Amino acid sequence: MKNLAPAIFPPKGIGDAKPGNAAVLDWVNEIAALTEPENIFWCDGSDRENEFLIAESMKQNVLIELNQKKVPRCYLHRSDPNDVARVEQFTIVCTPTKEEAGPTNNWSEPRETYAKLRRLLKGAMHGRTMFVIPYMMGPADSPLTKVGCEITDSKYVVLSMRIMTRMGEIALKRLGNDPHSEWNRGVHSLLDVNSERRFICHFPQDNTIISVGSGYGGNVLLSKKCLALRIGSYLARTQGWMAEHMLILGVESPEGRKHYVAAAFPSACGKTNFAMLIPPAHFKGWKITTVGDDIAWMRIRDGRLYAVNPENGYFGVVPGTSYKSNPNAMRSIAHDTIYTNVALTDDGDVWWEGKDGPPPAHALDWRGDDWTPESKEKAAHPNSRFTTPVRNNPALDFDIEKGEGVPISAIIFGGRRSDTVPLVYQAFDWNHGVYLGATMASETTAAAAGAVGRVRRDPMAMLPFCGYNIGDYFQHWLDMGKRLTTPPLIFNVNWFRKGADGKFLWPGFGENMRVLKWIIDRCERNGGAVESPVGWLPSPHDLDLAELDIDHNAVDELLGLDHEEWQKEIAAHKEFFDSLGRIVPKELQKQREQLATRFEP
Ligand code: OXD
Ligand code: MN
Repeated sequence: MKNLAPAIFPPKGIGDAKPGNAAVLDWVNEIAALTEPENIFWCDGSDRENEFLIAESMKQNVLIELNQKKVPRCYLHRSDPNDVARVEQFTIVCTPTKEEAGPTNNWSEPRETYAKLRRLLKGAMHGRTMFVIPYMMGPADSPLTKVGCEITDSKYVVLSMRIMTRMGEIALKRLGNDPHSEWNRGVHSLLDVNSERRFICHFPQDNTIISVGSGYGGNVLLSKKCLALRIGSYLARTQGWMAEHMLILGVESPEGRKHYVAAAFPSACGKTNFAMLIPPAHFKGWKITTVGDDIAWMRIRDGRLYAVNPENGYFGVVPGTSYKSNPNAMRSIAHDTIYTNVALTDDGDVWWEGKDGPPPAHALDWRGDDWTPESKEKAAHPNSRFTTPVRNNPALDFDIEKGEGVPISAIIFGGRRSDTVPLVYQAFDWNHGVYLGATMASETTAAAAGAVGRVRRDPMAMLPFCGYNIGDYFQHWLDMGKRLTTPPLIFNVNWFRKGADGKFLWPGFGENMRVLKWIIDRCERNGGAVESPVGWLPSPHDLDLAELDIDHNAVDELLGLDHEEWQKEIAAHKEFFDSLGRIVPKELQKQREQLATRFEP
């Protein structure tokens, strides 16, 4: 087996931040006895440690230094070409019974799975360094905050976790020395990065994750999809809060009135762009601020829903990012960023499809092969990524570190749908909103391995991320609603509807402010709407379309309901619920029947 991650030997004072918690020490010793690493590196997240690891990573070709004048402190990482996206078919929820994992998750029996993983991990870190990463998800003083500890043999993982989480000292402090305190155990090994030995396994009852055979972010930065969503959603249900695949943004009016909104869109459907939106000139004085771009942890306080972003960085899709589509992201990734699987230009800069300006005459593509604009292959992988700290975002919300979180006025669901689904509409009430989320669908993207562009149901954008039975998850949403005295209003959006010519009807990006403004108007009880079978729809004059170059027919089409398309849609909802079996709560079945009735002549 080729050694993918040779050991490194730090000088004194680096790699020796051994925690005081005996439970952590015992567990690390147990994993070390199994994986037999050359040495153990205890991470503290310090600048000195980071500089050392970057230097070692460059020596071992894990990172390529970019042109430091053009993109200071930025590096390029190339993952194995067989390992460029999340692998949903190898992502497994290992609950004691199959029913607990439910019909939307791959399931395997915990004891057998532990045994199989132990066989794969036996001696897996021979000749390698085993890194121990203590990290914290959420602000230091939040009741929602969780601690995790990830063991990995990948330097790329350590460097990325330092960006994506609050890592080191701060996490150990939160954990304390009580061996019984709650913390997540995460084990990751690259093994030989072979897709036949790639498994991302979750043991919710044990608060444990084991991921082997991959080096791709979504599979190996265990804080993110694995802890913050899969294990997180399981903990959230048992502890009475919510872990959701949602961005969180702040909207401030010129008069200084502020609302926070959380939005669930499936992977690679524009959450980061929406969270960093810059309003068009017409909305002078309006300000959008980012709390989070991917994950929201929410709890009830005084009858309202409050959210924190558990993460500390953005792991965003690069292609299509430009000063036109997302200036704040471009500014964020201009420094202190790790790029994965983008193209490398001859002057040491990065390039991707959709970046501003002309393509370079020559570059190395994401695999490291020669590329010119005539090449048939893409220069950057469609799921190439940036990893950048939240602090880089010029629009970062002031309250990101607020332990109590930010109060959520509206929840938005949205998918990528070429037809059927209007630009925006509002649910009649919480339970109807839960139905909108539960029946959400989207055309698939490159964020997960598999076919792109196929419509699939993706309830609450959580299909790949709900760590337990989806029927219980729907019920948890309904139950949370009962405990909210001032629930957020719930909306559905679709930026992606196309006209007969196959072109997008809506300009998207900053212009989405117009839709957001209507949502805020509704929250302030002063936006107009008409009652329709699907919910409250804005009429064209309820949306502020001033100074927007869009024709009336396009607006009518965007807001229109095609009854034939909706008959098919309702049938697809039924088919989806039927495919889940008897686990769908009665309330949602009732919502579907009511929707069908509202379409009857
Ligand atoms: C992500 C995803 O990386 O959803 O955020 O795939
Ligand atoms: Mn995501």
